[in-house]
This record gives sequence, C-alpha cells and structure tokens, in this order.
Amino acid sequence: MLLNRRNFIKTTLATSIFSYTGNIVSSVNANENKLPLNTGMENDALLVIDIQNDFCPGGSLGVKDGDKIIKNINSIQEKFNNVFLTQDWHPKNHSSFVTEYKDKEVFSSIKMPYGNQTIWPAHCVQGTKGAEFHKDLNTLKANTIIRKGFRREIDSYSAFWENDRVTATGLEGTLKALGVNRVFICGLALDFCVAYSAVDSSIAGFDTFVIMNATKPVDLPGSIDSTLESFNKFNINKVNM
Ligand code: VGL
Ligand code: ZN
Repeated sequence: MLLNRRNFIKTTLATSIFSYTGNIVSSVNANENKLPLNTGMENDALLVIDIQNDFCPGGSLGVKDGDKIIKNINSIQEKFNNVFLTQDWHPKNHSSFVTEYKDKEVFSSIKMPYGNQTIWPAHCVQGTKGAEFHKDLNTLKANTIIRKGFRREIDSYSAFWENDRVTATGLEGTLKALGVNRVFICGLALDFCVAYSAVDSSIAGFDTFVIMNATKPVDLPGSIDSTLESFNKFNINKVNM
C-alpha cells in the first residue's frame, strides 16, 4: 500500500504537474458515472475539503469560482449522515510558504525530504480569517473536522495522509470504525486536496466518488490532466449531485 502510494505520487502527480499537455478545464466534466447513488446510509461518508476563505475568491490562494459550489455543497450535506470537513491549518512559518524563502517563486517546486513540494503563497494560517470556513458553508452537520498541514515541516494535501505519506490524519481509522465503505468527496481544490484525498480513499479500500459539480481546480500547468489520469488509474468515480 505504502509503495503504491509513493509510486503514485512520484509518477502520476509530482512529475507530471509541470508538463502541461493542453487539456482544457471543461474536460473535468467528462465521463460522469450515471448510476443511482442512494446516499445517506450509515456506510456512506461525505468529505468536504477546505472550504476556507483563503481558497475562495479574494483569498490568498483563491480558486476561481471556489465560492460558487458552496450552495450545492450545503444541499449535498443534507443527503448524508456522516459529514467530515477538512481545514487546511498551517503555522505562519509553514515550509510550503513562499515567504519562508529568499529566492523561490510562488508555484515553483522545491525538494523536501519527502519529495517535490509546490511553493504556495502563505494561506490558511492558524487563527486567521483566511483559515476560517467560508461564512456560507453549513458547518453544523459535520461529525468531525479534520485539520491538516499543521506541522511546519510537512505539507498535507490529502485528508488521509500528509505529504510525507507516512503521517496519518486519523481519518481512515475514523471512517473504518464507523463502518463507512463509500466515500464521496467535494470541495477545494479538485487538482490538489480533492485529488490526493480521493486517491488515498481508494487505496484505503473505500469506494470513492468525486462530486464534479461541487469542486473547482487551482489549475496549475498539467494539474487537471494528472488528476483525471489518477481518477482512472485508481478507479475513482466521477459523479454529479
Ligand atoms: C491546497 C494548496 C495548498 C488545497 C492546500 O486545499 O487544495 N492547495 N494547500
Ligand atoms: Zn495548504
């Protein structure tokens, strides 16, 4: 499992992220699964990834139209008994922040002990407005809020495993203890935290569904293509809800 995960990171995401091959954003919506979903059982969970001010328009890492999916996410939450929110939650000197380096550009890549790491504008700093959930997100239904990226030395895209691929967030154990076997994922951003969470969910053995009309991408060169490839490779279903 660990090996699979490492290979995936090395071959599918990290290396291809800077080799843009030209697919357009609209391809994100191709090939949705049309099966009836019948959600709402105890064995279904919804993960709502990082609906925070800094990932919405006006935020320091604002995703285009990131706020436009919130209304739908709130209605999707009503279809689930198990709702998990994630919150990107960095110390102000986090090692992924461009502000920690003299000679690095935002969105460039550096080598960390655990592999390649994208350099980001400072975002989702603990205790700041940018780290708060967007005011329109219903946070009342959530069983649990999973925080990630709070260790200075390790970034964390996935809701399950930090970017070193060995530090767990505890989500997998929680879902298994609840008897969950289907995981539905929405939120921000499709090509980073949603993608990594979906791959880890699938590797953990959950039937995994990404809700394509309730997510938006950052869209760095090649990042959407890599995401869609990884969805095929890891049998991740694309659905609309
Ligand atoms: C994310 C970049 C850095 C995300 C988090 O939520 O997709 N992206 N930290
Ligand atoms: Zn982050």
